[in-house]
Amino acid sequence: MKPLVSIIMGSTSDLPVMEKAAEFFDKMEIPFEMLALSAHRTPRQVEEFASQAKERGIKVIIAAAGMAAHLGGVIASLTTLPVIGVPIRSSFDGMDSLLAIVQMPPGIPVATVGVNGALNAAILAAQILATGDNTIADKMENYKSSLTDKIVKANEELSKIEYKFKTN
Ligand code: RP5
Repeated sequence: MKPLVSIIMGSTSDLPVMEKAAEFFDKMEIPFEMLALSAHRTPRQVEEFASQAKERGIKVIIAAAGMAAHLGGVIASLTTLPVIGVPIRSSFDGMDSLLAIVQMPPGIPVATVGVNGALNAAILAAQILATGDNTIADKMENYKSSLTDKIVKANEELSKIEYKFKTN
């Protein structure tokens, strides 16, 4: 299998969060790779990865990092592939990594999801892939419908709960 998505994380301490992205790709049967790369600890390897990702067939890169989170921005500066940044909550409740990832200078966007938003990063990556792949597009349609079903069921359950002043 050739990976379509790269999940890059600054450290294996980010893995408990990023597992949610991996599980989503497994569920959607989208091939992906997982690598630990650090903008600060392995800058040369980051450059090598980012400059080769496109020719290796990668379509979307998810970059997760905490603290002074420069990983996604550095990768985005070296490729035209879409980069989705996941701010990891490791200090200051994740505000430091959120701001470091979201506040990119004009010209080098990183599509930033919420703090620890690994699942949303994976969904967004799959939606990007779906624009050029009908099989993935169908799976995403089904996934979105399943979210609707969940709320329909939630309303059925709420309708069974009785309170003296509850009117529905
Ligand atoms: C970042 O620093 C990593 O992404 C991680 O979130 C944080 C702490 O890394 P470790 O000290 O746990 O390796 O580079």
